[in-house]
Amino acid sequence: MIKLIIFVILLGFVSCFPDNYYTPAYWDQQESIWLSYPSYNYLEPNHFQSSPKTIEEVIFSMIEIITKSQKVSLVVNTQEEKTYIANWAKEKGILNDRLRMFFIENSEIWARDYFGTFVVSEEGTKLELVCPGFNYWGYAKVPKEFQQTKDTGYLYDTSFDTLISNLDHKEEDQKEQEQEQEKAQEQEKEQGEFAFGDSFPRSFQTNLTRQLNIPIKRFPNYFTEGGDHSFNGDGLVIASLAVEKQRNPDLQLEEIENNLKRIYNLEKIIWVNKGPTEDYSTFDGPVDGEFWTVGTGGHVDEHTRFVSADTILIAQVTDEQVARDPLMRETQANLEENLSMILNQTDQYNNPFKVIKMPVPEPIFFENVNKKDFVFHLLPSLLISRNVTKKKQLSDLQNLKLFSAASYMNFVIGNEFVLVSKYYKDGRSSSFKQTDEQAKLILQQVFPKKSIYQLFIDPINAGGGGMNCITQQQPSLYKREFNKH
Ligand SMILES: *[C@@H]1O[C@H](CO)[C@@H](O)[C@H](O)[C@H]1NC(C)=O
Ligand SMILES: *[C@@H]1O[C@H](CO)[C@@H](O)[C@H](O)[C@H]1NC(C)=O
Ligand SMILES: *[C@@H]1O[C@H](CO)[C@@H](O)[C@H](O)[C@H]1NC(C)=O
Ligand SMILES: CC(=O)N[C@H]1CO[C@H](CO)[C@@H](O)[C@@H]1O
Repeated sequence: MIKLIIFVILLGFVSCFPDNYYTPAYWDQQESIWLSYPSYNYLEPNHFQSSPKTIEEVIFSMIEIITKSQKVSLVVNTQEEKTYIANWAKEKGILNDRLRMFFIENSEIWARDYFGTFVVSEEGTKLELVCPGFNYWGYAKVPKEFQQTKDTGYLYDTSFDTLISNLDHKEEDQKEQEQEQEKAQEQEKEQGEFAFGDSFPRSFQTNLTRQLNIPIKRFPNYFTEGGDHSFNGDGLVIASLAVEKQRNPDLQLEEIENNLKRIYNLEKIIWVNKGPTEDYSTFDGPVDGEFWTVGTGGHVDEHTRFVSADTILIAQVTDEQVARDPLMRETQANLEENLSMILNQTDQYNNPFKVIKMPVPEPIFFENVNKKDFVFHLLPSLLISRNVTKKKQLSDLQNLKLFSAASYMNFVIGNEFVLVSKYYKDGRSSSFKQTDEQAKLILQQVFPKKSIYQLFIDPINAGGGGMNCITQQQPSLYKREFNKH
């Protein structure tokens, strides 16, 4: 009898975590926080009136705060970078064992999205990395004649003028190329490998797991990014339907759910739909015909996140904000739809969620983006990636307005702190002061034991994300309690 009971208990346990690992919540105890040292800026420093004017400045501020209480693991490309950062750290009095540097060739700051996700064995004794396919946020469908870089789907080293002139050729035999491209992708898919752009994250992930001496599990036929997942550590994830469908257009909802469950060992997916307009994909065209985005198409870490096993924080736009700026109407509608979706779903035990609303900062734009700015060259390549883009559209990009991915939801949760963005500064509306304060109060209420730090992060927001997007937490190894309900 006892044996039978044990067997039944084991069976129940095993069916929850069939592969003996699970994906912790972001507030789970961490060994370290990973970041990548930036090798570029989306906008030149002259776009920002005050500090921080570069991504490096933001990352250095983050490292200073994080290393007060826990370790940072920093990915660097060269010995020069390493020496430079070590000197900076020494000057700042950062303890040696709090900042570890790893040589791994990489060209992206968005660690959340391309690293893969650290999972922990059921006994809490082993770390593993699970890696779904990565197709550059759905942008990696670059037509052949634009594939000028070997290892990235992007066209960093292609000048704007080259792109424009290539377009003539492109418009002529577009159909033929599309067919060719589809065929190539089919082949690659069969071989379990994506057409292009995927080699950078793959080699990165291999190198990372070798240096940490941990196993890697790949799921090359399902495409997604870490930024679209908020785990509650108890078998649930919040994900965006718009994002997961866009990345995996050939899959039905049930197949999408099964893939997510299998990859992260989950019991149920909690769905929201779209995100704020400033996070729309570039290939959707400019918001309101004018404001260009370099977005993900709806990553949940910009708007809807678990903050405990049963509580969800969700961004909401107020009616007053819409009255002041009609541009916020569509964001309001998207986020309200998400709220009603959340209120209409339950956890795996049929309990509803507690919901707390978070403010949305008013729109921030960077104007006169031009040839000197990296993002100016990035945009056409992102546009071309999915659509036949007419020359006219590209010409419209001269002196464009960039819609900043400002959000209070892209906060970083550490063991003893939360890092969140702030936006109020001289020359900006006092409404930012209000929402900055509200955001801080709400996070303090949600995480009463943690210190809340607010940072200016405009140079990162200009690239389409925030601090959560450029970090990846490595969970500590210890025995967890499962299924507390
Ligand atoms: C990781 O990449 C770095 C930089 O390219 C290289 O020096 C190192 O040998 C690689 N390590 C492993 C284990 O692949
Ligand atoms: C991209 O293509 C889709 C589908 O054909 C279309 O709806 C959309 O307007 C296009 N976007 C741009 C920017 O051309
Ligand atoms: C609420 O959930 C039910 C059952 O799952 C579904 O039929 C309905 O469409 C949902 N309503 C909304 C507003 O999402
Ligand atoms: C568009 C939409 O679904 N709006 C709903 C969002 O949720 C609120 C609160 O549940 C409803 O009042 C809206 O009608």
